[in-house]
Amino acid sequence: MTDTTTEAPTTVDETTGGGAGSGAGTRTPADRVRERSESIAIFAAVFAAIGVLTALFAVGLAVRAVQRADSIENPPAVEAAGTTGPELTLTEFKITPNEISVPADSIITIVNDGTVAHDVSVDGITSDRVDAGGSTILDLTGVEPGTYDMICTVTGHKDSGMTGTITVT
Ligand SMILES: [Cu+2]
Repeated sequence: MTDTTTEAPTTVDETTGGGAGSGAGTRTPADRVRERSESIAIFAAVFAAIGVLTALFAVGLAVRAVQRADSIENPPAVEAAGTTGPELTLTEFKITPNEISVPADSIITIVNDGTVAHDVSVDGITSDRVDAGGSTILDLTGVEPGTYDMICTVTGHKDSGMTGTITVT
């Protein structure tokens, strides 16, 4: 009649819990199951903690990578111009940059980021008039080294601020 309770005497065994395999003889299967599930829980907690730390570390690395990418990206405005050639951006009513230095015989890319048509003229050489959103080129081949005014020739635009200085080196 008392068969089912024979495994139950889980008395003071747990006080011996520290010994690694020493007093195992008095442990019941129920104790072992409980000890094992406790150690599994501890392992799970440790792994969870490691996971959180790893995630935080990864986030930190990612943030630093982004910051470094930013700081790398800002200076290479020059490099970007170097790979694609000098470029001027036109808006109402600015030429950006409004001071630029280019090697002799440069072909400058003109980008119209504004909302109306613009052009750029340097030393009597005038680009095509380019619609908003479009682009064209200004071919300075043959222009002698020196510093020149650059302007937009659309009526009123020069007086509204579409001027700049270009130095051919
Ligand atoms: Cu213009």
